[in-house]
Amino acid sequence: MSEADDHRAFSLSSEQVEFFHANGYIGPFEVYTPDEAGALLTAIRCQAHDRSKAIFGDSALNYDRHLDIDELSQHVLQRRIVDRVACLLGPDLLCWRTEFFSKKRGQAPTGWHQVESYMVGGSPMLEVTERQPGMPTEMTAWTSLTEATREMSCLRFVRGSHTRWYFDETGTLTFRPGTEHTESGSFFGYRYDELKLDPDWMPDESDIVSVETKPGECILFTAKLVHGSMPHTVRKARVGLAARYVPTSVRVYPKTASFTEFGETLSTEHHGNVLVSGTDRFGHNRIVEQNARGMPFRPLIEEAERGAD
Ligand SMILES: O=C(O)CCC(=O)C(=O)O
Ligand SMILES: [Fe+2]
Repeated sequence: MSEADDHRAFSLSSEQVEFFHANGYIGPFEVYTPDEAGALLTAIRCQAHDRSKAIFGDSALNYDRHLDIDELSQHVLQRRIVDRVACLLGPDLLCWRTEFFSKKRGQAPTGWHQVESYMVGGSPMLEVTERQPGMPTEMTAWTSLTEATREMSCLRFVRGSHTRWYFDETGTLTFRPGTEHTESGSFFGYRYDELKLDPDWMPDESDIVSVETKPGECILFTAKLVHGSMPHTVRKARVGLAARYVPTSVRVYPKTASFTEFGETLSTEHHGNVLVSGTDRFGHNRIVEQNARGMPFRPLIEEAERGAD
């Protein structure tokens, strides 16, 4: 175990790392108690409407609120998440994005999809500059802020599908506004089906795993794993919070001053990455030292590390 690993209070066991490599996901594991998750959701709901410091302004996508909501700044630094991600991606880590995934009654399941560079029909948002065979190059930590049962659009994975491509993420996708929540198989208005390498491919039922989560539980997965969700059939809403991490060797938004997704074009001018662990020996990316309200990240990291001892 290296010196850096000694600080990791929430490491994955070698069996868990092995499980991840075989299946493409690991979890769920507890990050918050259900009460803490409820309090976090309330705090986010109280602040989310104030977009005055949000880096993407009034964008309906509402990305990256960890850069202006203090509780979310703390969330992306959670040792219970970061330590485990470090076991899969190495110790030098950036958080480059957060996203909310909310579902209400009657909303369609999230269609199967598979990405690595987050092209979404445009230019890549992530560029891998160093690749180690068999190692993932990005990781999503999807935290359930509410319950996510089979009736409440829990996540589904096609286990082991991260080892090859079933979709061509470099292909063109057409955004169909109005179908975001209604069309089964839609990915929030895109039809990933259009990108299938074999148009007849359907996952084998025996390979599909539905992973239910309690409020506060988190699942780690590589987005290269074919993933989606169950339909949402009950009255209570489901809210998932995805925090996305890359090793510092990955270039974020390479050569792009803006990106177009889900019918919106967003400028990356105010985007920054948070160095959540380790050091950046590459210098590929803009790293922000504090959030848009002036809360510095470094003391939070140190506090989290101390708290983990
Ligand atoms: O929450 C969902 O339904 C989808 C989440 C997802 O696709 C992601 O986090 O990449
Ligand atoms: Fe996804």
